[in-house]
Amino acid sequence: IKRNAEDVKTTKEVKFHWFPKKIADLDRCHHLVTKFDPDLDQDHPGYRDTVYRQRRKMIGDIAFTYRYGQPIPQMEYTEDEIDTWRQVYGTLRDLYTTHACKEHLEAFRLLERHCGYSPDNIPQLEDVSRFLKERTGFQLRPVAGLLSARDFLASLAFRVFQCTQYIRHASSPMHSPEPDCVHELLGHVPMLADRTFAQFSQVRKLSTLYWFTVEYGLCKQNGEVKAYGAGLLSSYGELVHCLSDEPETREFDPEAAAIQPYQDQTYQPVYFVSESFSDAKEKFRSYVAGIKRPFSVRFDPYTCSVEVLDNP
Ligand code: HBI
Ligand code: FE
Repeated sequence: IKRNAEDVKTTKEVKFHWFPKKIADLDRCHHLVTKFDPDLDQDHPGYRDTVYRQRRKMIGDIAFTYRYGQPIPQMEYTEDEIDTWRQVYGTLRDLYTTHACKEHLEAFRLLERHCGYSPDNIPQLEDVSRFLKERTGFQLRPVAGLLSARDFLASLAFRVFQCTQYIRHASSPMHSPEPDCVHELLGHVPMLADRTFAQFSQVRKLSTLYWFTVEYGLCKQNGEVKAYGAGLLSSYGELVHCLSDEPETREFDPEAAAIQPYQDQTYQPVYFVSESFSDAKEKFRSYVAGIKRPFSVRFDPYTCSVEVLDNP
């Protein structure tokens, strides 16, 4: 039986946490996690830099006032910001040849050709969004910082990636405690341009599984292990670390990965290696199918909305 999503509460007499039912509802999904925020986290490299914090506030306000359907405002980046971008871009790009999976390399070439990816230019989110929409149906919307896992994952269910527009502090070009446009544009976007990976990202998921795949996943390619996780592809140090002898690697198993403790303070001690994205997607699917829920949902791509279904 199909029901109107709003009916779920009344007919079952149980109150469920609100969740977005249509793509425009994502305007209400912008709850940030503030633990790595430059205004509050004393270890943030920009904590003592009032100019940086002002700039962040200005860029953040663009995200907070953005509404679904509007073009994403163009950003004019400063020379300092472009300088930071240039440093990370050059360093990571060299490492990708040996350390990134082939899907990332392929998309990266296209992004350089069509989307203004270059050492001297920070790409505009509107251009990247248009490119992704054509490739895989994904689109971007601006967000002011580290989004709650709930809102972040809910957006992916609509093929929307919430993307930060600011860049990390100039004093620390190789590392950022929070996501920034380097992490999103170099780490996530190239992967979202791959069809199989995009499908994988839209599967309803748990944030721990997300952590060990989309953020820190490894995969096998031609007998070698390569990186596909955005947290690896946007960090020089960890990209080297993850393929070294130091960390432990295990075969990807959702049951195990979902309960593996993780930390976000330093490099991961354990990584999970998938056979391929299709393999990861199938394993993920069957794992998720086994989760008990009070009702299930289905995404309707024509209306970009979710229908609430009774459980069989
Ligand atoms: N927020 N802006 C932003 N970018 C991310 O990559 C991101 C996020 N919030 C949560 C998140 N990633 C995931 O790692 C999981 O916590 C779901
Ligand atoms: Fe991320």
